[in-house]
Formats: sequence, C-alpha cells, structure tokens
Amino acid sequence: MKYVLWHTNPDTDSYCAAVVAAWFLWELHENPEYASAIFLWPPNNETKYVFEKVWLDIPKPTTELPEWSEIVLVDHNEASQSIADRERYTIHMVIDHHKIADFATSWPVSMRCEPVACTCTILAEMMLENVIVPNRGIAELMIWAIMSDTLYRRSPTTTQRDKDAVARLNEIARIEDLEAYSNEMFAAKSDLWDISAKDIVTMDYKTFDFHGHTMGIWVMETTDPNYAFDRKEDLIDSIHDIKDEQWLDQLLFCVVDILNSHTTALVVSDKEEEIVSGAFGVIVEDGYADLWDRVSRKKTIAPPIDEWFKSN
Ligand SMILES: [Mn+2]
Repeated sequence: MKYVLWHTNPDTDSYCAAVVAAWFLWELHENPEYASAIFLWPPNNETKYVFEKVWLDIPKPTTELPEWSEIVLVDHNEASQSIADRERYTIHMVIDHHKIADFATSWPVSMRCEPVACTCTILAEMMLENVIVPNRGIAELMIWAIMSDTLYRRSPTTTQRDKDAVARLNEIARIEDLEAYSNEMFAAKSDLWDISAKDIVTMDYKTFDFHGHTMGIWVMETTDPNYAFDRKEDLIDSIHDIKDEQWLDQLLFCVVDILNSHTTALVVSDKEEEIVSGAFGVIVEDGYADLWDRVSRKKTIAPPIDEWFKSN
C-alpha cells in the first residue's frame, strides 16, 4: 500500500489531489489496495464545503500512517512543507506544481512536476495519457481544486492547460454555472466568524528564505476582505506572536480579495514597511499597503521581495 500525502496546512488542491491520485493509482494498477489517501490534517472551510458537495463512491481514506511505509507526495515536495520525520518513509512518487527546493532521495523516484496552476491539472493530464476516464465525483474534485488554486482562473498562475483540463472534466461533471459554484466555494472559505485571529493568520502560510532572511508571506483569500480589516488589531497581535514563535525575521500578511483580484498587505513594522515600499513601489498607510492586482504569492508577491533582498 502506498500512502498519498498532502502538505501541512492543506488547501483544497492538496486534499483533492490526494484523493484523486489514490483513485488514479487504483485504476492504473487495477488494484484498489494499491494506494490510499491519508488524512493527517483537518480541512479548511473551503475544502469541507467541496467534500460535502461532491458525491464520492470511494473507500474511506486512512488516518494512520504506518512507519516506514511508501509515500506519494502531492502538491508539495519541500521537506519543510511535508510530514515531520519524512526520512522515516520511502518516497515513491511526487506529483507537484511548485518549485523544487531541497528535494533529494537515496533511491529512484517517480516525479511528475509541471508548471501549471494546480496539481489536479497534472492528474487530469495523467489520466488522459493513460486513457483513464474519471467518474463524475473525481472529475468534480479536480474542477474544484483548479478553481480554488486559480481563483476561478483569475490568478496569473492560470495556464491554458488548466483551462483545458476544466473544459474536459466538465464534459463529465456537467456543472452548469461554474462561476456561481466557485463563488459559493469561496464564500465558504471566507466564512471565518468562528475562527480566531491566530488561525486566520496561519491558514495559508509559506515561509521563504530570501538571501538569508526568513520571511513568512501569509495569505488570506476571501470574498469579503472586511473579515480581516474589521479585526486588524487582533490580527496584528497574532502576527507579532507568530513572528516570535516561529523565529521569523519578517512576516507579511496579504488579504486577497478573490472577486476583485486585489491584494492588501498588513504591514506591522518599519522593516516590513521598508521591504514592501521598496519591492512594490507603494506607500504604506495606516499599516496597509495596496499591492493592487498581485494576487499570486508564487508569481507576483514573492519574486519582487526576493529581488529587493538581493539588492539591499
Ligand atoms: Mn496546489
């Protein structure tokens, strides 16, 4: 049995990709015992919504990962985003769409990494290549994952391959109004009334090493940015706490307005103000920096900061 694992702090793509990859491997090897998705971390509100909405006729994923087992990594490859003690398992395969940072094994491994917006786009292509036709539930999961990772195809990370995958998959899923469906999913993600400021800040985080500076770029994607702005003081307190706890030099918390493709960053110290105004050429006012249409951490937020650190 191979265990399919998503990254820590899983998002909708990683949840869906794990379930879909396990299904794909059963079909490919004609053996439902071949692989299992493993549920190690709880879903966010958006992912919960998707799994409540989609009808899946598949065996239940496991929650126990036996020691020394073979694992398949989806939606990540870096050790820092993976299960702790990863060296205690044998990596069998990687399916991912992120940069390759610190990946090494002492044995041969299958790697399928592609510069597309979503892991499920890669899985949809693997099915096409292997003449495996997803059932309706599996097709739907892949559509939601792609809509989530591309912010309904608005994000600059979106490629033609992502759009083609959605079109192909929707011939099976037959969702009539993709935009309305996507907006409901984003609204589910934005429903944060019962979530603490600290959990909001840590919902979607990635930490970068910019030329020796450890900086967190943390993102909240929402249909209603006021969820964040109304709790600004609480969020700032949490950001300071987290910076201390995680030994971060800097932390930028970005509120992404999904419907308007617009990002506002919360700037909590003079150093962060210097970085943000230098990297993006914007003025910080009242603790806020307007980053305009930079909605992708990977493509439009992290690279200018990296450049700034390089020359400062
Ligand atoms: Mn992804």
